[in-house]
Amino acid sequence: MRLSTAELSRFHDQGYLVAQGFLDGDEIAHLTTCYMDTVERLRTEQSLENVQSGGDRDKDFQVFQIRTAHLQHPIFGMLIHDTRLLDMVEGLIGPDIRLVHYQGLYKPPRTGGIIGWHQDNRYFEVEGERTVSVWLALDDATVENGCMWYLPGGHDRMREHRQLWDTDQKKGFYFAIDEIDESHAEAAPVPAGGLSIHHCLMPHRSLRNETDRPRRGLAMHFMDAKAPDPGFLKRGLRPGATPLLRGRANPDTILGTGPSR
Ligand SMILES: O=C(O)CCC(=O)C(=O)O
Repeated sequence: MRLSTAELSRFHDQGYLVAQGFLDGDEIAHLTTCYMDTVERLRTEQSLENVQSGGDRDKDFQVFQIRTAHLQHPIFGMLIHDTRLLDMVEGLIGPDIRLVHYQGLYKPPRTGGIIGWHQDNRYFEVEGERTVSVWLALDDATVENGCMWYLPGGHDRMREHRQLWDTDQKKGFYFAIDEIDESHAEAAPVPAGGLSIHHCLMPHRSLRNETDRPRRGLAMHFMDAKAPDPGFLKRGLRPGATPLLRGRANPDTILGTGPSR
């Protein structure tokens, strides 16, 4: 699936775009079953993290994370190798593609919490511009159940972030932008099977799930594999967490081509 010239130009100008109909109904149903099987397995193993910003382990405001999703279930590994996806990503960051981060984010009905304003590059500490986040909706993501919000054009610079807790705790969301003018923020609702795609300098957030429906998403983050290693890798990741997906890697990186599944 290649993005049109108009979509690419929107991405570069505004910093984000919504692409509908990436997966069909059967694909979504299968992925969702595997997603919930994984959530339940992690829960049973007592390793299901609630990454809701500001209130970890909070019983009322929950965002459950499937961390390094491709290492948790083979279906998530298949998804990041999908040619339709990689063709789209190639249009945005070029032919050399590395997975930099990959997580399921599940907001349960009513208790699903907020993920505050942040920029993904603050986490990745990448040099250069070529990073992109692709967020796949497994349910219709709406304003009411916690879809993504963006600041159009806000991908022009890195902003000041506050650290919410010690990075050694390895929680999912530990940076937040305090000072932000959100008067022009736009919600980006996406029907199930669609994508919400943003530049990794784009400030974004998602609000509470106020509905009786779950809001399940998969956030896939990609970088130009020719760029130097992102700084956050120096803090250590599981082997195979950041596979090369297409093209060639920077020969000077510590990552090499690594196993991907
Ligand atoms: O799934 C969400 O609500 C937010 C995802 C997000 O902010 C991210 O992946 O960077």
